[in-house]
Amino acid sequence: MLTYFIENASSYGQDIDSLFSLVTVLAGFWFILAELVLFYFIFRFRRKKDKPAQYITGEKKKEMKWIKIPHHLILVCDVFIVIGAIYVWIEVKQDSPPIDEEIRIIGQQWAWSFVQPGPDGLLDTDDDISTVDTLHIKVNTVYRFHLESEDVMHSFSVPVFRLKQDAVPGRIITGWFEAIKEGEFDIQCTEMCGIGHGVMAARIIIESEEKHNEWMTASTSKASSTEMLADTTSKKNKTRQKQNG
Ligand SMILES: [Cu+2]
Repeated sequence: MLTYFIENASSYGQDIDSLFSLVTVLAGFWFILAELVLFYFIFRFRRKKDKPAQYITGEKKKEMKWIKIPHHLILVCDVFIVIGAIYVWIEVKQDSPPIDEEIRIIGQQWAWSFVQPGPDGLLDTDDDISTVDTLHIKVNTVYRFHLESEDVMHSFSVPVFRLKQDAVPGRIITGWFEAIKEGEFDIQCTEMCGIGHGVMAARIIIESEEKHNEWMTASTSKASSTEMLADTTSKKNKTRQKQNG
C-alpha cells in the first residue's frame, strides 16, 4: 500500500510496510465504524418537536454493552499489532544477516559525511573513501553502519529503506540495511537540527558490484593523486625552506 507513494528498496521495507498496513486497516475499520454509528445516532435522535431530551448515565448493563464490546474487540486488535511490531522489531533491530561491509555515517550542521572502506575492505585504514552528501553502496549487500554526530542531534533517514535512526552526539549507534534494487534516492535529516536543517539532504546511489568497483577505483585514484599532489607540494615547500634557510 505504501509503495504506491514511495517505493521500497530495502530487504526489510516490505515487513515495515505490512505493519503500517495492518495498523491502517484495523484503526481505519474502527474509525469508519465509529463515525457511521455517530452520524446515524445524530440523525436518528435529532431534536424533534414536543420530545424532551433524555438524560442517560450509561450505567445500565444494556447501555454499558456499547462501550464494553467494542473495547474488548479493540484490545484483541491491539494484540495483533503488538505481535506484528515485536516481530518486525526483532527482525530489523535485534537480528541482522551476516555483515558484508561496514560504513561510518557522520551527521553535522548541515551535511552528511560518509566513510567507507577502500579496496582493502577494512574501515579506518589509509585507503578509506570519504564523501560528503553522496553515499555509494552495492545492491544486495548487507551494510552495518556506525552513525555518529559531530554537534547536535540529527536523524539519518532513507525513506526508500524505511530506515530512520537518530544520531546522538557522543554516541556511536549501529544498525544495518540491505538494498534490493539499484537507483538513486534521497537521504534526509529528520531531526530539527538548526537553521540549515531543511537543506541537510543527501543522495544514496545503489549500484551493481561492477559499477561500484568502478566508482571505488576512480575515487581511490583521485584520492591517491591528491595525496601525490600534497606530497609534491610539501616536498617543494621543504626545498624552498631549505633554500631560504
Ligand atoms: Cu540534521
